[in-house]
Amino acid sequence: MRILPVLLCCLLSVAALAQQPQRPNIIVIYADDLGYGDVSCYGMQRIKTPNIDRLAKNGLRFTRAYATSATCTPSRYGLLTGKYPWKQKNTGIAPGDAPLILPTDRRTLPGMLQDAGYRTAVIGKWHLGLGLPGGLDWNKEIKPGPLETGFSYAFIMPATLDRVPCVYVEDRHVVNLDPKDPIEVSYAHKVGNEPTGAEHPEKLRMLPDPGHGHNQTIVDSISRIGWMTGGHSALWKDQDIAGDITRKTQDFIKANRQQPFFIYFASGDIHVPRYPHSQFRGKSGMGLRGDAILQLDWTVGEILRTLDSLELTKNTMIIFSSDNGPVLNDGYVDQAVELVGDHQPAGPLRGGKYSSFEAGARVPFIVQWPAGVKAGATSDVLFSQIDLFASLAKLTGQPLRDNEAPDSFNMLAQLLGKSKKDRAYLVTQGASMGVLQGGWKYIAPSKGAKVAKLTNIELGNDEQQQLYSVSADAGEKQNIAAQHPEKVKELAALLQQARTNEKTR
Ligand code: NG6
Ligand code: CA
Repeated sequence: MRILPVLLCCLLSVAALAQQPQRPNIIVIYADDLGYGDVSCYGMQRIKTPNIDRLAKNGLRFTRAYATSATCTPSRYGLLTGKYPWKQKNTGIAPGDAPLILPTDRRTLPGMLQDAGYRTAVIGKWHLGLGLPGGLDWNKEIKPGPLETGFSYAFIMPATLDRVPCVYVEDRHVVNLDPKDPIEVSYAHKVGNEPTGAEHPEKLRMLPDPGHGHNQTIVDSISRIGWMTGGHSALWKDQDIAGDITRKTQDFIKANRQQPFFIYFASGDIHVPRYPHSQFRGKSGMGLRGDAILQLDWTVGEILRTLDSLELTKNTMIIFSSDNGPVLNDGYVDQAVELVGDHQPAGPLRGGKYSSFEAGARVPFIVQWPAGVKAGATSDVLFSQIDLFASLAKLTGQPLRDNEAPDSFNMLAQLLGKSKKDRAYLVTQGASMGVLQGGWKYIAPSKGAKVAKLTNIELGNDEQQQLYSVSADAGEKQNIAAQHPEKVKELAALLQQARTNEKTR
């Protein structure tokens, strides 16, 4: 009887299939400059973030997850390439006219997901450069950019909200651009006759903080970094940005509901200049920074509502996180410092954006996927955003190629809450370089300022070696390098080795 084993085999594979959750849609919601303690499920008391909390309630909340770096461009580069950004030239904070820094000769995270059958979109803040070196003509086809690096659709703000050009780019073109009013951008000198913040402070809705710059071309009554002229019909209104990118996301979800999709949704909140919609302004009692947190939470709620209405919630994996830690004054006088009160944007952590201390890169990180992740749990596993590439490749059945994601570990079991095994170690990039392993953190000696003058953030620079027991002393209060010379030696060597290895996975 040969039919019996065949039948059995069939039945077994049907059972295995039934156990396998369907390949999920994946949405990364990436906040900008949101600190470890800035949402209520991570300890924020002053205001509530019910939608982000809902993700935690229905998903898995990580307490030791890291961006690769303490600023935006490198963290985004690490997330999308699975490669430590400090191994690649020009991955520091990108000027608004930087050429594309993502590779076009090897797969990125979205490119890998395209191969797995996903429709992929980037919606929101890009800040990874556009075009080829040598200068971009914003009035022509803009490439290479997202569409050349694995995205099927793009609706982006090119750089940060505080940098020109203040326009949206959809796929390869500036949205609403009138060809009779071409755009010109310069980071070297003034172009055109548009007023600047330096010349006309009376035209501003908020003043730039002297010292930070941010006093060049005025767009929407806010002066920016860099000069631009033209493109008047294309200029964004700051208070509409969150709504605009949320609507584009809802449209993309609706249009692609029948097939797996990946959305890299990069919110502009809560980066400066903070000018949320009037619906949120004045509502937090903490000034515009708190209002922007309310707006970010609203955005999350809108995305959840859309998924619910299309019955997509169950099989959509939402990953919520931030690109780097918090900063109060990052260039504009918006009362963030005055109104913060007893709120601690970094929670119990030391430092903030730009810093090598924990608050620089340790960020909120939540995964909700009802079909694949148990609700309401917390994970203390050491995890990095750089691991999403290899982990999602595993999830979607894409073998990694030799030349891609060289520093991304397959941490799928940890991502789904099925393993408590730490990442072997993690190199961190702040003002100085550091390495985390187990409960330890080592920061290499460096000469820079201890406290950043402009932002008043402790940077973690020290000419001495630093060693902290971050498991016992999350606030990095005690440098215990002198008590543990062997550990210091071991971690310094590990850091050195990781920095010189082309591939760490
Ligand atoms: C800094 C800017 C800051 C912000 C940051 C980028 C100055 C003095 N400060 O250089 O305002 O734009 O870059 O932030 O220019 S990030 O989150 O995109 O990395
Ligand atoms: Ca940022």
